[in-house]
Amino acid sequence: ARVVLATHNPHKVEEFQAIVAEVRPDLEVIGYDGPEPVEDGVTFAANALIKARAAAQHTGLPALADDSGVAVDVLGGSPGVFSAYWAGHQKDATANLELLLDQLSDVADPHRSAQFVSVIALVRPDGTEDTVEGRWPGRLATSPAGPGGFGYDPIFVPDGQPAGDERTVGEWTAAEKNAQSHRSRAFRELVPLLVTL
Ligand code: ITT
Repeated sequence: ARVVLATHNPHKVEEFQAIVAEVRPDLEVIGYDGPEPVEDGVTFAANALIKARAAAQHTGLPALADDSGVAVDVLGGSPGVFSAYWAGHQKDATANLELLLDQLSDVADPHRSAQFVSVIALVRPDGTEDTVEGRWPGRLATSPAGPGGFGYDPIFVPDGQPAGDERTVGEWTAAEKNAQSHRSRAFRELVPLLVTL
């Protein structure tokens, strides 16, 4: 089966390619560079559907889209769907994470808990739609570390690591991230829904 991946984020493309190769190697994932729709939904699911619908309409193929972000408990789930633009109108990952660290400067553990969230939408040519969600719990470090990943990875320390492993995802390898991430958890939820493609 073939699907179009409706994202303009090259990091997401790379991660999806690796996750699909691991979990559903027979699935052919095609890039998409069509017009970017306005993401004015207030939920991850709404925005994922907006992106997947646009790509499905434009290509006539089944389309996948990811809408994702970091939800900080003490901020009531913010930045959430606003993660890409947290510090302003430009997508500036460094400014975003610096602002978030500033907002949490008075917050100590265990109140720095947060989750990465990924919602993947699947829109089929017949118009049927599904969404799945993956969550990755962790906490925010007090300063960025590591060259890897993208977005908030340099300040996110996932739960459940071996004692003493305080690395941020920015310090993880791509393979380590893809084995555990919100995006790979969401994709694993999606696999049973791909048999109908
Ligand atoms: P597309 O809409 O084209 O897919 P985008 O980067 O704008 O690309 P989103 O609107 O879903 O995607 O915004 C997601 C933001 O959430 C992203 O820019 C990061 O700031 C953050 N984010 C999502 N997944 C992440 C991850 O795996 N690691 C770090 N930050 C992540």
